[in-house]
Amino acid sequence: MSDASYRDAIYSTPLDRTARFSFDERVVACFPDMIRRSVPGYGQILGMLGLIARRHLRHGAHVYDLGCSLGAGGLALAGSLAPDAFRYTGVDLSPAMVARAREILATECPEYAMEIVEGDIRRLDYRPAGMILLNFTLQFLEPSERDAVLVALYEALEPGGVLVLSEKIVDPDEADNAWRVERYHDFKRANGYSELEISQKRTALENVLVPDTLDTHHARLARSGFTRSLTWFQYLNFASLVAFKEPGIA
Ligand code: GEK
Repeated sequence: MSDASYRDAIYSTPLDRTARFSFDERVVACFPDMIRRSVPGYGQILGMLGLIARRHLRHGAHVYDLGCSLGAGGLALAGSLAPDAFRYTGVDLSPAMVARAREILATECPEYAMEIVEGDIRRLDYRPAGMILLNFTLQFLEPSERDAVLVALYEALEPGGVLVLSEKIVDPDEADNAWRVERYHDFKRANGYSELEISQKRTALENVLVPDTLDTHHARLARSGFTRSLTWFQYLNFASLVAFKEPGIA
């Protein structure tokens, strides 16, 4: 990804207490910096996408990246697959993200078949896909809307297709959860965020980002049709899962 990104200082000065987090132009301008400093394991998760695709993606198949932000998932795939290995559709609800993602993809990988669509993943008319990336997006939907999206994704996947689902998670054990959250705040401090930034961001995300437990994710995947899912990565209160659609299922 282009490094023409500004440092995230959105919550460095006192804000209106009611200001909720939104993916506007200010967030877009510093997004690569923000997500690297706030999501433990973000780079490692992106780094595995190409390796997972090499094992599970049929040559030339279609890939969705839902809530693609600046298209980092697509750039990661382009970094490890040939231009004819896949076709990519990134989808995002934020017009500012979509505009910037289009510029980035046009500059970084013009030889790849990649498009960015402005749309809502709750209402998309899904085409068949060999791989679907849902990285740190499901957590922004209302919990009551999550099942229907997962069912639509299962139906869109080709037999043998794979879903990568990455999320902020919550631990059902209160003490374990508190330990992970405290170490997560240490992680943010170590990455240069101040106490004010950490607490304001936390307030801004309240009721906007509602995390599930890993058990809730696996149960939802099973309800949606996936016969197999596993957690392949966890770093503090962030995790990534893979879920498979059986090759024999039409
Ligand atoms: C990455 N996957 O860099 N439909 C479409 N997009 C949505 C919706 C929706 N209903 N709700 C939220 N978004 C990316 C990171 S960021 C995660 C994903 C974060 C979009 C929203 O506009 C934003 O761009 C993205 O989901 C979440 O690998 O910022 O913590």
